Amino acid sequence: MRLAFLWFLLAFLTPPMAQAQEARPNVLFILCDDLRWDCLSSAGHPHLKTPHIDRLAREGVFFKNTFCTTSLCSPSRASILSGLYAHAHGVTNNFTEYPAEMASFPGLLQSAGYETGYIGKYHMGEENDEKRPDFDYFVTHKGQGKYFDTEFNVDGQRKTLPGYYTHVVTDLAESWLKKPRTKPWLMFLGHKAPHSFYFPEKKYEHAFDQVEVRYPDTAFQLQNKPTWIKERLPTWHGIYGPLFDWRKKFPDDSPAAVKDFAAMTRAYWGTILSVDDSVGRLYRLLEENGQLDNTIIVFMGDNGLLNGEHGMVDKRTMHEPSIRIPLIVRYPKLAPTRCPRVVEPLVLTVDMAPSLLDLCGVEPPKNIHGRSWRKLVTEGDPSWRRSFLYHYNYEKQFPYTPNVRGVRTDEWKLVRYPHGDGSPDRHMAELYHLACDPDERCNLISDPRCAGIAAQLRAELDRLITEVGITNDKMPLDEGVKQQLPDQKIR
Ligand SMILES: [Ca+2]
Repeated sequence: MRLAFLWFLLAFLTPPMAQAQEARPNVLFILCDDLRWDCLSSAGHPHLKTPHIDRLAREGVFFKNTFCTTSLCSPSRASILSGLYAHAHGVTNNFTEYPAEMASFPGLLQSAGYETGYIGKYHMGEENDEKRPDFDYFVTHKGQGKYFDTEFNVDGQRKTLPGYYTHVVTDLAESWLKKPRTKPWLMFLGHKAPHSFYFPEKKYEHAFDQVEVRYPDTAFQLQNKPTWIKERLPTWHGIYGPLFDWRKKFPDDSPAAVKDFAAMTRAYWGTILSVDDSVGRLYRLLEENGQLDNTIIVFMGDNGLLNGEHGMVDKRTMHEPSIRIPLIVRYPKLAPTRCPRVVEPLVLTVDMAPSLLDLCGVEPPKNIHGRSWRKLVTEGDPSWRRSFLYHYNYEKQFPYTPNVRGVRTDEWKLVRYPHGDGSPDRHMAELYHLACDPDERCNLISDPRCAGIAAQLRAELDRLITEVGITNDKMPLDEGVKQQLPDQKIR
Protein backbone atom coordinates (compact mmCIF):
# COMPACT_ATOMS: atom_id res chain seq x y z
CA MET A 1 0.00 0.00 0.00
CA ARG A 2 2.81 2.33 0.95
CA LEU A 3 4.58 1.42 -2.31
CA ALA A 4 1.48 2.15 -4.31
CA PHE A 5 1.21 5.52 -2.62
CA LEU A 6 4.80 6.27 -3.46
CA TRP A 7 4.23 5.36 -7.09
CA PHE A 8 1.18 7.61 -7.12
CA LEU A 9 3.19 10.43 -5.61
CA LEU A 10 6.00 9.95 -8.10
CA ALA A 11 3.61 9.83 -11.03
CA PHE A 12 2.01 13.01 -9.78
CA LEU A 13 5.24 14.86 -9.14
CA THR A 14 7.43 13.89 -12.04
CA PRO A 15 5.69 14.98 -15.23
CA PRO A 16 7.07 18.54 -15.34
CA MET A 17 10.56 17.29 -14.56
CA ALA A 18 10.26 14.41 -17.00
CA GLN A 19 9.04 16.82 -19.65
CA ALA A 20 11.99 19.06 -19.03
CA GLN A 21 14.31 16.10 -19.37
CA GLU A 22 12.67 15.04 -22.58
CA ALA A 23 12.75 18.54 -24.04
CA ARG A 24 14.64 18.69 -27.29
CA PRO A 25 18.06 20.25 -26.97
CA ASN A 26 18.93 23.69 -28.26
CA VAL A 27 21.97 24.05 -30.48
CA LEU A 28 24.54 26.84 -30.24
CA PHE A 29 26.92 26.38 -33.16
CA ILE A 30 29.98 28.64 -32.99
CA LEU A 31 31.96 28.56 -36.23
CA CYS A 32 35.34 30.25 -36.55
CA ASP A 33 36.90 31.13 -39.88
CA ASP A 34 40.39 29.71 -40.55
CA LEU A 35 41.10 28.74 -36.95
CA ARG A 36 43.97 26.30 -36.67
CA TRP A 37 43.17 23.17 -34.66
CA ASP A 38 46.09 23.83 -32.29
CA CYS A 39 45.36 27.49 -31.52
CA LEU A 40 43.66 26.72 -28.21
CA SER A 41 45.37 26.17 -24.89
CA SER A 42 43.36 22.95 -24.52
CA ALA A 43 44.97 21.72 -27.75
CA GLY A 44 48.40 22.44 -26.33
CA HIS A 45 49.23 25.87 -27.76
CA PRO A 46 52.28 27.24 -25.94
CA HIS A 47 51.22 30.91 -25.94
CA LEU A 48 47.49 31.28 -26.49
CA LYS A 49 45.27 31.20 -23.43
CA THR A 50 41.66 30.33 -24.24
CA PRO A 51 40.05 29.49 -20.87
CA HIS A 52 36.43 29.67 -22.03
CA ILE A 53 36.90 27.41 -25.02
CA ASP A 54 39.02 25.11 -22.85
CA ARG A 55 36.13 24.84 -20.40
CA LEU A 56 33.90 23.49 -23.17
CA ALA A 57 36.52 20.79 -23.80
CA ARG A 58 36.89 20.10 -20.08
CA GLU A 59 33.13 19.62 -19.76
CA GLY A 60 32.49 17.94 -23.09
CA VAL A 61 34.01 16.13 -26.02
CA PHE A 62 37.27 17.11 -27.69
CA PHE A 63 37.46 15.60 -31.18
CA LYS A 64 41.19 15.38 -31.54
CA ASN A 65 41.34 14.29 -35.17
CA THR A 66 38.79 16.39 -37.03
CA PHE A 67 39.29 17.32 -40.67
CA CYS A 68 37.69 19.32 -43.43
CA THR A 69 37.18 17.52 -46.73
CA THR A 70 38.01 20.67 -48.73
CA SER A 71 40.14 23.32 -47.03
CA LEU A 72 38.38 26.37 -48.35
CA CYS A 73 35.76 28.54 -46.61
CA SER A 74 32.60 28.18 -48.69
CA PRO A 75 32.93 24.52 -49.75
CA SER A 76 33.68 23.54 -46.17
CA ARG A 77 30.78 25.54 -44.75
CA ALA A 78 28.43 23.91 -47.25
CA SER A 79 29.74 20.49 -46.18
CA ILE A 80 29.04 21.32 -42.53
CA LEU A 81 25.47 22.36 -43.34
CA SER A 82 24.66 19.52 -45.76
CA GLY A 83 26.77 16.50 -44.75
CA LEU A 84 27.99 16.30 -48.36
CA TYR A 85 31.31 16.53 -50.17
CA ALA A 86 31.83 19.61 -52.35
CA HIS A 87 31.19 17.87 -55.69
CA ALA A 88 27.73 16.86 -54.38
CA HIS A 89 26.58 20.15 -52.82
CA GLY A 90 28.13 22.09 -55.69
CA VAL A 91 29.78 24.88 -53.67
CA THR A 92 33.25 24.20 -55.03
CA ASN A 93 34.68 27.72 -54.69
CA ASN A 94 34.21 30.83 -52.56
CA PHE A 95 31.77 32.49 -54.95
CA THR A 96 28.93 29.99 -55.08
CA GLU A 97 25.64 30.24 -53.20
CA TYR A 98 24.43 27.32 -51.08
CA PRO A 99 21.72 25.82 -53.32
CA ALA A 100 18.28 26.86 -52.03
CA GLU A 101 16.80 23.41 -52.67
CA MET A 102 19.63 21.56 -50.88
CA ALA A 103 18.71 20.16 -47.47
CA SER A 104 20.70 21.60 -44.58
CA PHE A 105 20.66 20.65 -40.93
CA PRO A 106 19.32 24.08 -39.87
CA GLY A 107 16.48 23.72 -42.40
CA LEU A 108 15.64 20.23 -41.16
CA LEU A 109 15.63 21.45 -37.56
CA GLN A 110 13.37 24.33 -38.61
CA SER A 111 10.94 21.89 -40.27
CA ALA A 112 11.00 19.83 -37.07
CA GLY A 113 9.82 22.83 -35.04
CA TYR A 114 13.03 24.64 -34.15
CA GLU A 115 13.42 28.40 -34.27
CA THR A 116 16.61 29.02 -36.24
CA GLY A 117 18.93 32.01 -36.31
CA TYR A 118 22.12 32.85 -38.18
CA ILE A 119 24.38 35.72 -37.15
CA GLY A 120 27.71 36.69 -38.67
CA LYS A 121 29.84 35.53 -41.54
CA TYR A 122 27.91 33.23 -43.85
CA HIS A 123 30.25 33.37 -46.82
CA MET A 124 28.41 31.40 -49.45
CA GLY A 125 27.48 33.83 -52.19
CA GLU A 126 30.09 36.57 -51.88
CA GLU A 127 27.90 39.58 -52.69
CA ASN A 128 24.61 38.43 -51.19
CA ASP A 129 23.73 39.63 -47.69
CA GLU A 130 20.02 38.78 -47.98
CA LYS A 131 18.13 36.42 -45.72
CA ARG A 132 18.61 32.75 -46.63
CA PRO A 133 16.00 30.01 -46.37
CA ASP A 134 16.26 27.67 -43.37
CA PHE A 135 16.64 30.58 -40.93
CA ASP A 136 13.93 32.54 -39.12
CA TYR A 137 16.38 35.28 -38.23
CA PHE A 138 19.35 36.11 -40.41
CA VAL A 139 22.11 38.68 -40.06
CA THR A 140 25.11 38.77 -42.35
CA HIS A 141 27.07 41.09 -44.63
CA LYS A 142 28.59 41.11 -48.07
CA GLY A 143 32.04 39.72 -48.71
CA GLN A 144 34.48 39.03 -45.91
CA GLY A 145 33.24 41.69 -43.50
CA LYS A 146 35.69 43.88 -41.58
CA TYR A 147 37.10 43.53 -38.09
CA PHE A 148 35.85 47.03 -37.30
CA ASP A 149 32.54 48.70 -38.22
CA THR A 150 31.06 46.20 -40.64
CA GLU A 151 27.86 46.98 -42.53
CA PHE A 152 25.42 44.19 -41.67
CA ASN A 153 22.06 43.35 -43.14
CA VAL A 154 20.04 42.92 -39.96
CA ASP A 155 16.93 41.03 -40.94
CA GLY A 156 16.39 43.24 -44.00
CA GLN A 157 17.93 46.51 -42.84
CA ARG A 158 21.48 47.46 -43.84
CA LYS A 159 23.41 49.36 -41.22
CA THR A 160 26.96 49.76 -40.04
CA LEU A 161 27.28 48.34 -36.57
CA PRO A 162 30.16 50.13 -34.90
CA GLY A 163 32.72 48.16 -32.96
CA TYR A 164 34.78 45.02 -33.16
CA TYR A 165 33.18 42.30 -35.27
CA THR A 166 33.51 39.50 -32.72
CA HIS A 167 31.73 41.52 -30.04
CA VAL A 168 29.11 42.94 -32.40
CA VAL A 169 27.95 39.47 -33.45
CA THR A 170 28.06 38.29 -29.84
CA ASP A 171 25.81 41.23 -28.82
CA LEU A 172 23.36 40.26 -31.57
CA ALA A 173 23.46 36.61 -30.52
CA GLU A 174 22.83 37.53 -26.89
CA SER A 175 19.80 39.65 -27.80
CA TRP A 176 18.37 36.81 -29.87
CA LEU A 177 19.02 34.23 -27.17
CA LYS A 178 17.31 36.41 -24.54
CA LYS A 179 14.00 36.49 -26.43
CA PRO A 180 11.30 34.48 -24.72
CA ARG A 181 10.29 31.45 -26.76
CA THR A 182 8.62 28.12 -26.33
CA LYS A 183 10.32 26.33 -29.22
CA PRO A 184 13.76 24.77 -29.08
CA TRP A 185 16.28 26.85 -30.99
CA LEU A 186 19.39 26.74 -33.15
CA MET A 187 21.75 29.71 -33.10
CA PHE A 188 24.52 29.59 -35.70
CA LEU A 189 27.18 32.16 -34.92
CA GLY A 190 29.68 32.73 -37.74
CA HIS A 191 32.77 34.56 -36.57
CA LYS A 192 35.01 36.41 -38.98
CA ALA A 193 37.94 35.74 -36.68
CA PRO A 194 40.61 34.66 -37.11
CA HIS A 195 40.41 35.10 -40.91
CA SER A 196 42.88 37.40 -42.70
CA PHE A 197 43.56 40.29 -42.77
CA TYR A 198 44.27 39.95 -39.09
CA PHE A 199 43.36 42.86 -36.82
CA PRO A 200 43.04 42.23 -33.09
CA GLU A 201 40.96 44.57 -30.99
CA LYS A 202 42.89 47.25 -29.14
CA LYS A 203 43.24 45.43 -25.83
CA TYR A 204 44.88 42.44 -27.52
CA GLU A 205 47.06 44.33 -30.01
CA HIS A 206 50.17 43.75 -27.95
CA ALA A 207 49.22 40.50 -26.22
CA PHE A 208 52.03 38.54 -27.87
CA ASP A 209 54.69 41.21 -28.34
CA GLN A 210 57.06 39.31 -26.07
CA VAL A 211 56.72 36.01 -27.93
CA GLU A 212 59.50 35.22 -30.39
CA VAL A 213 58.07 33.85 -33.63
CA ARG A 214 60.18 32.12 -36.29
CA TYR A 215 59.44 30.34 -39.51
CA PRO A 216 58.83 26.67 -38.72
CA ASP A 217 61.81 24.51 -39.65
CA THR A 218 59.73 22.56 -42.19
CA ALA A 219 59.82 25.75 -44.30
CA PHE A 220 63.44 24.88 -45.05
CA GLN A 221 62.98 21.15 -45.67
CA LEU A 222 61.58 21.19 -49.19
CA GLN A 223 64.23 19.02 -50.85
CA ASN A 224 62.01 15.98 -51.34
CA LYS A 225 58.82 17.91 -52.00
CA PRO A 226 57.14 18.63 -55.36
CA THR A 227 58.47 21.75 -57.08
CA TRP A 228 55.15 23.65 -56.92
CA ILE A 229 55.72 24.01 -53.17
CA LYS A 230 58.99 25.86 -53.81
CA GLU A 231 57.30 27.97 -56.50
CA ARG A 232 54.68 29.02 -53.94
CA LEU A 233 57.27 30.54 -51.55
CA PRO A 234 57.31 34.11 -53.01
CA THR A 235 53.57 34.22 -53.85
CA TRP A 236 50.44 35.43 -52.09
CA HIS A 237 50.33 32.07 -50.29
CA GLY A 238 54.03 31.67 -49.47
CA ILE A 239 56.14 32.88 -46.54
CA TYR A 240 58.20 35.27 -48.71
CA GLY A 241 55.11 36.94 -50.16
CA PRO A 242 53.02 39.86 -48.86
CA LEU A 243 51.62 37.92 -45.86
CA PHE A 244 48.16 39.46 -46.10
CA ASP A 245 49.63 42.96 -46.09
CA TRP A 246 51.92 42.39 -43.14
CA ARG A 247 54.90 42.65 -45.54
CA LYS A 248 55.02 45.79 -47.66
CA LYS A 249 58.05 44.97 -49.84
CA PHE A 250 57.94 41.51 -51.33
CA PRO A 251 59.01 38.92 -52.13
CA ASP A 252 61.59 38.94 -49.37
CA ASP A 253 63.48 35.82 -48.42
CA SER A 254 66.03 37.59 -46.22
CA PRO A 255 66.30 36.28 -42.66
CA ALA A 256 65.40 39.73 -41.29
CA ALA A 257 62.02 39.62 -43.05
CA VAL A 258 60.84 37.03 -40.55
CA LYS A 259 59.74 40.06 -38.48
CA ASP A 260 56.78 40.49 -40.84
CA PHE A 261 55.83 36.85 -40.40
CA ALA A 262 56.09 37.26 -36.63
CA ALA A 263 53.87 40.36 -36.68
CA MET A 264 51.29 38.57 -38.81
CA THR A 265 51.27 35.55 -36.50
CA ARG A 266 50.86 37.65 -33.36
CA ALA A 267 47.94 39.51 -34.93
CA TYR A 268 46.28 36.20 -35.88
CA TRP A 269 46.59 34.97 -32.32
CA GLY A 270 45.23 38.27 -30.98
CA THR A 271 41.96 37.88 -32.87
CA ILE A 272 41.43 34.47 -31.21
CA LEU A 273 41.48 35.98 -27.70
CA SER A 274 38.31 37.95 -28.54
CA VAL A 275 36.61 34.77 -29.74
CA ASP A 276 37.39 33.19 -26.40
CA ASP A 277 35.79 36.16 -24.62
CA SER A 278 32.72 35.71 -26.81
CA VAL A 279 32.45 32.03 -25.89
CA GLY A 280 32.65 33.01 -22.22
CA ARG A 281 29.80 35.52 -22.59
CA LEU A 282 27.50 33.05 -24.32
CA TYR A 283 28.28 30.29 -21.81
CA ARG A 284 27.42 32.67 -18.98
CA LEU A 285 24.16 33.71 -20.60
CA LEU A 286 23.03 30.11 -21.07
CA GLU A 287 23.97 29.39 -17.48
CA GLU A 288 21.93 32.36 -16.24
CA ASN A 289 18.97 31.34 -18.40
CA GLY A 290 19.08 27.78 -17.10
CA GLN A 291 19.66 26.50 -20.66
CA LEU A 292 23.28 25.47 -20.43
CA ASP A 293 22.83 21.75 -19.95
CA ASN A 294 20.01 21.46 -22.45
CA THR A 295 22.05 23.11 -25.18
CA ILE A 296 24.45 21.37 -27.52
CA ILE A 297 27.35 23.80 -27.75
CA VAL A 298 29.54 23.23 -30.79
CA PHE A 299 32.82 25.06 -31.20
CA MET A 300 34.40 24.49 -34.59
CA GLY A 301 36.58 25.89 -37.36
CA ASP A 302 35.65 25.71 -41.04
CA ASN A 303 39.15 24.84 -42.30
CA GLY A 304 42.70 24.89 -41.03
CA LEU A 305 45.53 27.29 -41.82
CA LEU A 306 49.19 26.92 -42.68
CA ASN A 307 51.40 29.22 -40.66
CA GLY A 308 54.73 28.81 -42.34
CA GLU A 309 54.76 25.00 -42.52
CA HIS A 310 56.44 23.89 -45.76
CA GLY A 311 56.94 27.58 -46.51
CA MET A 312 53.22 28.21 -46.86
CA VAL A 313 50.55 30.52 -45.54
CA ASP A 314 46.80 30.19 -46.27
CA LYS A 315 45.12 26.77 -46.63
CA ARG A 316 43.78 24.71 -49.64
CA THR A 317 46.59 22.12 -49.61
CA MET A 318 46.24 18.73 -47.93
CA HIS A 319 49.02 19.24 -45.40
CA GLU A 320 48.03 18.71 -41.79
CA PRO A 321 47.73 22.34 -40.59
CA SER A 322 45.47 23.07 -43.58
CA ILE A 323 43.03 20.18 -43.11
CA ARG A 324 42.91 19.70 -39.32
CA ILE A 325 40.23 21.72 -37.59
CA PRO A 326 39.19 22.29 -33.99
CA LEU A 327 35.98 20.62 -32.84
CA ILE A 328 34.62 20.64 -29.31
CA VAL A 329 31.06 19.69 -28.33
CA ARG A 330 29.58 20.26 -24.90
CA TYR A 331 26.33 18.47 -24.20
CA PRO A 332 25.95 16.64 -20.90
CA LYS A 333 23.56 14.07 -22.38
CA LEU A 334 26.30 13.09 -24.83
CA ALA A 335 29.16 13.20 -22.34
CA PRO A 336 28.59 14.11 -18.67
CA THR A 337 30.41 17.29 -17.69
CA ARG A 338 32.39 15.45 -15.03
CA CYS A 339 33.48 12.87 -17.55
CA PRO A 340 35.03 14.70 -20.51
CA ARG A 341 35.99 12.64 -23.53
CA VAL A 342 38.73 12.82 -26.09
CA VAL A 343 37.73 11.19 -29.38
CA GLU A 344 40.66 9.94 -31.46
CA PRO A 345 39.08 8.49 -34.64
CA LEU A 346 38.83 10.53 -37.86
CA VAL A 347 35.84 12.88 -37.78
CA LEU A 348 34.90 15.13 -40.72
CA THR A 349 32.99 18.32 -41.45
CA VAL A 350 30.40 16.19 -43.26
CA ASP A 351 29.61 14.40 -39.98
CA MET A 352 28.22 17.52 -38.32
CA ALA A 353 24.78 17.59 -39.96
CA PRO A 354 23.88 13.92 -39.29
CA SER A 355 25.33 14.06 -35.75
CA LEU A 356 23.42 17.15 -34.68
CA LEU A 357 20.19 15.92 -36.26
CA ASP A 358 20.68 12.60 -34.45
CA LEU A 359 21.16 14.36 -31.10
CA CYS A 360 18.03 16.45 -31.75
CA GLY A 361 15.94 13.42 -32.74
CA VAL A 362 15.51 14.47 -36.37
CA GLU A 363 15.95 12.08 -39.29
CA PRO A 364 19.02 13.01 -41.40
CA PRO A 365 18.66 13.16 -45.18
CA LYS A 366 19.34 9.96 -47.11
CA ASN A 367 22.49 9.52 -49.20
CA ILE A 368 24.72 12.00 -47.43
CA HIS A 369 28.42 11.31 -46.99
CA GLY A 370 28.77 12.06 -43.28
CA ARG A 371 27.84 9.84 -40.34
CA SER A 372 26.58 10.57 -36.86
CA TRP A 373 29.33 10.29 -34.27
CA ARG A 374 26.88 9.87 -31.39
CA LYS A 375 27.61 6.16 -30.91
CA LEU A 376 31.32 6.73 -31.47
CA VAL A 377 31.32 9.15 -28.54
CA THR A 378 29.08 7.27 -26.14
CA GLU A 379 30.22 3.67 -26.59
CA GLY A 380 32.73 3.49 -29.43
CA ASP A 381 31.97 2.36 -32.95
CA PRO A 382 34.09 -0.45 -34.44
CA SER A 383 32.63 0.28 -37.87
CA TRP A 384 33.87 3.89 -37.85
CA ARG A 385 35.94 5.07 -40.86
CA ARG A 386 39.69 4.45 -40.97
CA SER A 387 40.37 6.65 -43.98
CA PHE A 388 38.89 9.62 -45.82
CA LEU A 389 39.07 11.45 -49.13
CA TYR A 390 40.40 15.00 -49.44
CA HIS A 391 39.45 17.00 -52.48
CA TYR A 392 40.42 20.46 -53.82
CA ASN A 393 40.11 22.01 -57.26
CA TYR A 394 42.65 24.49 -58.73
CA GLU A 395 41.38 28.08 -58.69
CA LYS A 396 42.32 30.48 -61.48
CA GLN A 397 41.79 33.40 -59.11
CA PHE A 398 44.22 31.86 -56.59
CA PRO A 399 46.82 30.05 -58.71
CA TYR A 400 49.02 28.82 -55.90
CA THR A 401 47.72 25.28 -55.25
CA PRO A 402 47.27 22.46 -57.80
CA ASN A 403 44.27 20.14 -58.03
CA VAL A 404 44.45 17.83 -55.01
CA ARG A 405 43.10 14.32 -54.54
CA GLY A 406 44.34 12.55 -51.44
CA VAL A 407 43.65 9.96 -48.81
CA ARG A 408 44.43 10.15 -45.13
CA THR A 409 44.26 7.22 -42.75
CA ASP A 410 45.05 7.06 -39.03
CA GLU A 411 48.66 6.41 -39.98
CA TRP A 412 49.38 7.48 -43.56
CA LYS A 413 48.68 10.15 -46.13
CA LEU A 414 48.95 10.01 -49.92
CA VAL A 415 48.44 13.16 -51.99
CA ARG A 416 48.10 13.27 -55.78
CA TYR A 417 48.06 16.39 -57.95
CA PRO A 418 46.08 15.54 -61.11
CA HIS A 419 46.66 17.83 -64.06
CA GLY A 420 42.97 18.02 -64.82
CA ASP A 421 42.79 16.54 -68.30
CA GLY A 422 43.22 12.89 -67.38
CA SER A 423 46.87 12.85 -68.43
CA PRO A 424 49.50 11.43 -66.05
CA ASP A 425 50.20 13.63 -63.01
CA ARG A 426 52.95 16.17 -63.67
CA HIS A 427 53.66 17.01 -60.04
CA MET A 428 55.42 14.58 -57.75
CA ALA A 429 52.96 12.99 -55.30
CA GLU A 430 53.47 13.09 -51.53
CA LEU A 431 53.47 10.18 -49.12
CA TYR A 432 53.86 10.58 -45.37
CA HIS A 433 53.96 8.10 -42.53
CA LEU A 434 52.07 10.35 -40.11
CA ALA A 435 52.38 7.92 -37.22
CA CYS A 436 56.17 8.54 -37.25
CA ASP A 437 56.28 11.86 -39.09
CA PRO A 438 53.34 14.03 -37.97
CA ASP A 439 55.00 17.19 -39.35
CA GLU A 440 55.26 15.72 -42.86
CA ARG A 441 59.00 16.28 -43.14
CA CYS A 442 59.92 13.24 -45.16
CA ASN A 443 58.14 12.58 -48.46
CA LEU A 444 58.43 8.81 -48.96
CA ILE A 445 56.89 8.65 -52.42
CA SER A 446 60.21 7.75 -54.08
CA ASP A 447 61.33 5.33 -51.38
CA PRO A 448 61.22 1.82 -52.90
CA ARG A 449 60.46 0.35 -49.46
CA CYS A 450 57.16 2.26 -49.50
CA ALA A 451 56.01 1.16 -52.96
CA GLY A 452 53.62 -1.38 -51.43
CA ILE A 453 51.89 1.04 -49.06
CA ALA A 454 51.78 3.69 -51.82
CA ALA A 455 49.96 1.24 -54.10
CA GLN A 456 47.52 0.31 -51.32
CA LEU A 457 46.77 3.96 -50.61
CA ARG A 458 46.35 4.70 -54.29
CA ALA A 459 43.76 1.91 -54.47
CA GLU A 460 42.06 3.24 -51.32
CA LEU A 461 41.94 6.72 -52.85
CA ASP A 462 40.24 5.36 -55.97
CA ARG A 463 37.81 3.41 -53.79
CA LEU A 464 36.91 6.51 -51.77
CA ILE A 465 36.42 8.59 -54.92
CA THR A 466 33.93 5.98 -56.13
CA GLU A 467 32.34 5.68 -52.69
CA VAL A 468 31.42 9.39 -52.57
CA GLY A 469 29.84 9.03 -55.99
CA ILE A 470 32.40 10.73 -58.22
CA THR A 471 32.12 8.86 -61.49
CA ASN A 472 33.67 11.40 -63.83
CA ASP A 473 36.13 13.42 -61.77
CA LYS A 474 36.05 16.69 -63.69
CA MET A 475 38.37 19.42 -62.50
CA PRO A 476 39.97 22.56 -63.90
CA LEU A 477 43.22 22.40 -65.83
CA ASP A 478 46.20 23.09 -63.60
CA GLU A 479 47.74 26.24 -65.06
CA GLY A 480 50.58 26.21 -62.55
CA VAL A 481 51.67 28.42 -59.67
CA LYS A 482 51.67 32.09 -60.67
CA GLN A 483 53.28 35.13 -59.13
CA GLN A 484 50.34 37.48 -59.74
CA LEU A 485 48.43 38.74 -56.72
CA PRO A 486 44.74 37.87 -56.54
CA ASP A 487 42.20 40.53 -57.50
CA GLN A 488 41.96 43.18 -54.78
CA LYS A 489 38.20 42.59 -54.37
CA ILE A 490 38.44 38.91 -53.46
CA ARG A 491 41.47 38.89 -51.15
CA1 LIG B 1 37.63 29.61 -43.70
